[in-house]
Amino acid sequence: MLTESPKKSLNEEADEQYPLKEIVVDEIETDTGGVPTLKLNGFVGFDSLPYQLVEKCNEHGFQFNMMCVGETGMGKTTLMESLFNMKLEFEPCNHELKTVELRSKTCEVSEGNVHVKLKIVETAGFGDQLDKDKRFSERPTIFKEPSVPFSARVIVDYVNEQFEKYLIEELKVKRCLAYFDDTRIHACLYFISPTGHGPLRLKALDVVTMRELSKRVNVIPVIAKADTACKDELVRFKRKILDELRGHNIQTYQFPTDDDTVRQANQELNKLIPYAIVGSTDFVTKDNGKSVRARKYPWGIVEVENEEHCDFVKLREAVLRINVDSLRERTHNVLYEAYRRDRLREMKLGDGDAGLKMMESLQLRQSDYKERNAQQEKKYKEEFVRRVEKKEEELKRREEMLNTRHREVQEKFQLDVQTLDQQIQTLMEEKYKLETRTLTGKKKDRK
Ligand SMILES: Nc1nc2c(ncn2[C@@H]2O[C@H](COP(=O)(O)OP(=O)(O)O)[C@@H](O)[C@H]2O)c(=O)[nH]1
Ligand SMILES: [Mg+2]
Repeated sequence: MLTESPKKSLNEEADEQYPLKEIVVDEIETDTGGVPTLKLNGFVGFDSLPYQLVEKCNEHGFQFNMMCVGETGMGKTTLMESLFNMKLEFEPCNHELKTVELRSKTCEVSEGNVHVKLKIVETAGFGDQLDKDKRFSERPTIFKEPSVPFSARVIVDYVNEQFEKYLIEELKVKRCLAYFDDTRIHACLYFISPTGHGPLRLKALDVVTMRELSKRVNVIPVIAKADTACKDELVRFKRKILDELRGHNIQTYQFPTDDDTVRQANQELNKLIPYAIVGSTDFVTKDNGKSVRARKYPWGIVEVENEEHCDFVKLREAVLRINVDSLRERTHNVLYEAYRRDRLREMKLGDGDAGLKMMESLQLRQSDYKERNAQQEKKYKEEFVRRVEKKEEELKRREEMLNTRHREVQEKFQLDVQTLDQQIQTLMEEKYKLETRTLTGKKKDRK
């Protein structure tokens, strides 16, 4: 008869597998910090640390935020729908939009045990009208760089605002970064028109926007609607874009090659930048019965996921399959760090400014602020007094003018009355003379 062996505890199992010997120090090295490195001869359990981390991360979920920048109708929404294999109900945008806006959609996606909170942001009304920049250049934006067109400033502002929200949370006394809705943009796809501007050149707006954005976000340039250009043209255009980016010293994102596991793949993926992409929301059934995402033309079909037809698969591999974490990491460690440094310097905080030093700094900032406020108030008061005095002077001058005019009118009136009196007097005298003459004439006649 089989008897069930009593259930062993995990500890007992581990002890059996790795009989606990005395921890023997095999080797003692003294590293630069003077801390010895010990080699254990028995199982301790540290090796489960990566699994604990994976479990924790999976449980907590991930956040990935992507932004698409490009003209209306360039295929931004279609590409996102193709990349994530789902319908995004973005409000359609027309070319008549009077300003540049950023529209976003947030959703949760799951693959296996991994849950990702995905935020997709796309520009609406960007680069549509030539006069839009002029018309709105007067509107204030946070990003103060007057030489940068308004449309570009709105987008950089958006990226900075997400950093600012994170910084505010980070500086709170009671902060909760683990559950903070982190909206910092991890990847920005910049859509370049397949025809370029003039003979396969980048538009000035594209150059400036990419230059400013690449200082704050991981910019990945893509040639939109690649099915509308022929292969040779695309090869030349890619080369031209890279030359222009280099010429303007614009550093778009390069997939990292410092990690052995992804070095080769990323080296190949970097060579394809800017990716020539095609997107589609339609599926076509091929002769072999397979349904593929494609664009249908009278002469045939362009398959989105066919590497012979476009770089879509490579883009998906680069951004979503191999480098999501590298994009998130660079956003936090390099781009946000630079933003944070700039902002703390603006606040006049230096390295090691904590505790008393921080209080000093804050007091300094406060008194600086008060001083600036007092100066501003003084300036406003002086301006007010100056304006009141000016107004008073003007009123006085007007009053004097009115008085003079009044005096003149009165004098004229007096003069007129005098003239009329004299005229009446003269007329009365003439009348009297006439009457006397008539009477004497009549008396003479009667005689
Ligand atoms: N030829 C071609 N047309 C595309 C491509 N992607 C999108 N379109 C079409 O371009 C139009 C605008 O697409 P949409 O994604 O709404 O552009 P968005 O304004 O940039 O979001 C639609 O009619 C799409 O079918 C593409 O890769 N090639
Ligand atoms: Mg759209």
